[in-house]
Amino acid sequence: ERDELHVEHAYDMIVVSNRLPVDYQAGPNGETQWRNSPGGLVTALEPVMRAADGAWVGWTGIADREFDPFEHDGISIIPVPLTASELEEYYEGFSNDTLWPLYHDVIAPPSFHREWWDAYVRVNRRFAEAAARAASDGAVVWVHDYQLQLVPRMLRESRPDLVIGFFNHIPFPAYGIYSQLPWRRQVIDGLLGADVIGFQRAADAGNFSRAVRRLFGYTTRGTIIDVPDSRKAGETRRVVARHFPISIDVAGFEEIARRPEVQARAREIRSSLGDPETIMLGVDRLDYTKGIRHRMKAFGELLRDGRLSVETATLVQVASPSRERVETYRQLRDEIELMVGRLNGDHSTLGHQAIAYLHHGYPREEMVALYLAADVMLVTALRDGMNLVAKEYVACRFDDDGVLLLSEFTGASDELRQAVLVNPHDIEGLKDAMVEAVRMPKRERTRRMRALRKRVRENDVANWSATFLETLTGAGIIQPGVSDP
Ligand code: GDG
Repeated sequence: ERDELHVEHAYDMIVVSNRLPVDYQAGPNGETQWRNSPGGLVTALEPVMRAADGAWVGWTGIADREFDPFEHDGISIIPVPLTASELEEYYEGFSNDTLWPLYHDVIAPPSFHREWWDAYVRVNRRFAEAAARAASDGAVVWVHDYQLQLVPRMLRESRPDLVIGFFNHIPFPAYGIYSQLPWRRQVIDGLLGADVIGFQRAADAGNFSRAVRRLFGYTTRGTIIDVPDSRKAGETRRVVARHFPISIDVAGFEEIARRPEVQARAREIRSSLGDPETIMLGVDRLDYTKGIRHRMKAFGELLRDGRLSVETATLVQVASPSRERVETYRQLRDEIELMVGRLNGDHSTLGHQAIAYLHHGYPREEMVALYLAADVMLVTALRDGMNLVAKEYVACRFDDDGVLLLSEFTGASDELRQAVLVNPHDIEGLKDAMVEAVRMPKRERTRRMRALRKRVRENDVANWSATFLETLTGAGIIQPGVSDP
């Protein structure tokens, strides 16, 4: 019966993202099982989806296999299939080796391949068609992220009755960089099919509006863009492009942090590291945007110069495996692991390790225990749409202690002004900031952490999705409080 879920024009609310919020698992007898894949987006949208009779359109994570729509935990799941070669060209290629580096200010050189673009168009069309089939008359469709930028236009062409939103989770670059993209007009036109286009930072929305003016010459007023209506000659549609900074399930993280067994685990982590005075922590997907090398370089120099010592300070670096089939990521892993080996070889003693390097993913409880154990949290991204790790660290510190060192190049730094803000390219400045964080007096740590926690509580992920959806469904098409970026 599961397999006969009737999806034609059935749903008033549809979320479209590259990956579905569930992971496939073969059961003991080879049967299909689905597990929640723990992600912020699922937590944010689950209540909305349940309340609104929602469906989620996306890929299952398994190539070359078709799955029928099914129901999971009260959400209708509509799988979109991808072949192995589409996975290579649309996902690993165009999404992760063209758009990702380009949108992160070309920290790594983007590759431009016409076959990858063709696959991107083809796969975007498949996602758009699946959403169009499932959407009821006048439904709200919310499309997510850089893998699916053409979907809003494709949807609007086939289903002008729909209310279409798009949210970009990564930065949108300045025009001088964006304009390198051979398909720069097609991508902007794809996005302009939406009614509301959301970004992390005001600066991203500003970059987008400038690109629209440069490439199309459309009029923009503050967050409003007048886009010619392809169905009514001479008329325009209003498109809103503004920032909606994403957040986390703040109460959920704090609840885990308050569990006695998680606090016991935090103490255990401390003692297993040899009870150093200071534990510094980095938590990132192993990605070149995260500034992991910059952070380790600064830490290594502090040890070399005797400003820190392994007897008193340890750096724990969780680098969760990511995009391992993309060559740039393989190279990065080699570079990082060479660096860890050298630094540990130079500085570790039998009793004290300089860097505890962990190339694993961990359960959320373990991440929270690490946050509780960390005296200094190092977020040194060279470019990051938001950076949820920074917000998670703050949400977990109900003890009002711990120091967040945060790169100015993260979206989170727009809100988390009480962090120790750094430019990770400035290694000397980074070293000074790390020493400042280690030595910060308790009173100042508390003062800053209280302010940070207030900020994070004020905008949690439920707030984020509600604000976006209110704007999308008309409650706030003109946002008085939001100034011209
Ligand atoms: C993109 C944008 C934007 C990491 N390792 C483990 C683990 N994580 C979790 C973290 C955090 C999430 O993954 C990573 O989120 P970030 O925001 O830090 O970075 P991206 O993955 O690059 O996310 C980013 C975000 O989208 C949302 O819009 O903020 O800028 O790049 O939640 O905790 N979680 C567990 N084990 C791990 O080993 N359980």
